[in-house]
Amino acid sequence: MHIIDVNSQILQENTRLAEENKKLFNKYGLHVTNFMSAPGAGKTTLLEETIKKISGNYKISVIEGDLQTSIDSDRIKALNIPSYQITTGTVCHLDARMVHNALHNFHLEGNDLLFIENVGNLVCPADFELGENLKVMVFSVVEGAEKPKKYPVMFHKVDVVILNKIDLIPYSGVSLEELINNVREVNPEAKIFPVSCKTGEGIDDWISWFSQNIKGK
Ligand SMILES: Nc1nc2c(ncn2[C@@H]2O[C@H](COP(=O)(O)OP(=O)(O)O)[C@@H](O)[C@H]2O)c(=O)[nH]1
Ligand SMILES: [Mg+2]
Repeated sequence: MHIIDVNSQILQENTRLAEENKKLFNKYGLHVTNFMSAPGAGKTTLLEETIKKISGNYKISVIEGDLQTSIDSDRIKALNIPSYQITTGTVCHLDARMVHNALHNFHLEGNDLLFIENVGNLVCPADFELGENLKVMVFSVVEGAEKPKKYPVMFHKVDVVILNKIDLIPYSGVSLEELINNVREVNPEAKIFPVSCKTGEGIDDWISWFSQNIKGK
């Protein structure tokens, strides 16, 4: 009997398409960042705060991923940034083909940065390469200090972990130190930025690191 591993075939095909995306991004000199998190951790808010700080220096486009609605792409458009909404219906992640198809909605020439906000999900998006240069995870500290141990996949794969909503630490009783230690255990290499998108604390450190790590820009 021949057993076909459908999952690994899907992932292989996705990785092939992600390589195609990467070639396209390189052709246009576009630096691409994939933002991932559970729903509500603060991806769109972080994008808004980041865009407000750097849009004077870079030409930015945004791809938004959600199951339904254009709420997030409307938030980005309100900042005068071109934004395209992918609605996935029931699919819990963006894949390389969805991103490729979305690119037809942008004039890529002259763009510096593409931000992709993935579908809110703490697990699935980490498995799907999009051809991006940088993987950023946003984690809301109130989700609990033990989560990196219980859901290690995304923490393990990313270059940067933004620990958002530190303004809520006094109300939640979460230990930031314990959380950072748990992230470190799963991913010793990741850059970690404790921030509050609400008060602005820590945002400048993230922006400064990001600006210095935009390859070729
Ligand atoms: N207290 C607090 N709330 C935040 C912070 N960042 C985002 N939020 C709120 O968290 C909710 C979800 O944020 P959103 O950016 O839509 O999350 P997303 O689903 O990951 O895109 C919104 O009500 C935001 O105003 C923060 O740093 N502190
Ligand atoms: Mg969002």
